[in-house]
Amino acid sequence: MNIKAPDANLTAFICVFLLVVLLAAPSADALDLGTDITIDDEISSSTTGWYGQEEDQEVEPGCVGSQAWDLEGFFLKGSELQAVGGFDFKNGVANYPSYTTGDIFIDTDGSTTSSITQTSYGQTNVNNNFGYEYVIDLSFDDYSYKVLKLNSDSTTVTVSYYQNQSSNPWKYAYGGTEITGGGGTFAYYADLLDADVDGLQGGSHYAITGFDLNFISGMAFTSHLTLGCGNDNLMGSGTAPVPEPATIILMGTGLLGIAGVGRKKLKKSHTANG
Ligand SMILES: [Ca+2]
Ligand SMILES: [Ca+2]
Ligand SMILES: [Ca+2]
Ligand SMILES: [Ca+2]
Repeated sequence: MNIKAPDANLTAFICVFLLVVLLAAPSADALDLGTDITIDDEISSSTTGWYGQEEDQEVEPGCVGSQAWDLEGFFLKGSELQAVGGFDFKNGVANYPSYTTGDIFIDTDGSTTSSITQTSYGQTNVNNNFGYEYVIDLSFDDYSYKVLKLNSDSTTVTVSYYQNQSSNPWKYAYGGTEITGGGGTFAYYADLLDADVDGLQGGSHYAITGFDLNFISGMAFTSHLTLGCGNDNLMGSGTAPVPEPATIILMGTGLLGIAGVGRKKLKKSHTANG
């Protein structure tokens, strides 16, 4: 065997190793979904198919069943709320410009209702009587969001079709109190594959991520999102984690440091005595 062979092998090994490391390193903007917190559809007219009980490959009874209208899941990664759909959250569906993504409503006391007395078509302003305590108010102009505490005087907008009122509410209109420091920016992902979204089906997916739930830290919540037509209703349920208290971590580090110094001193004195 040639004496240089091991070097060549080593070089090849290092090259392959570096390549693997580079490929394995998560790129900064790769989608990383958390735990699926989607609530199975509760008003299904059948157990499977487009009007079935799963949220993926499902729309509300009687609505157009296709991937383009499918809201698929809520995910929770730490305190970050994420939503995935076959529906394009930013651009919607061609020729249906008014059926845009709604705002994300949050319930924290376990009481919500989607039903109101809506007997005519149209996205209508109504009093906030759906039982949601907060709304994450989205703007796709600059991918920013605000968080507002809703009250009985706040106004929300219904979905277009009164037959779809079980999908209400659609959007936040006005009223309530903005939570200082509660908002931020979110990320929008397009053209995702089934494998990118933990095996949700349909071939083409979109995601919106980065909604920080620290404004309800430690609280159980229900999340809600729909479209301007109410074609699909997406619900999720989870508990927002309590953030790690930074002061306690710092204190702990300080104590460890003191303990370390103490041990060193002790060792030294032992050595001196020995
Ligand atoms: Ca789907
Ligand atoms: Ca769905
Ligand atoms: Ca409530
Ligand atoms: Ca649904």
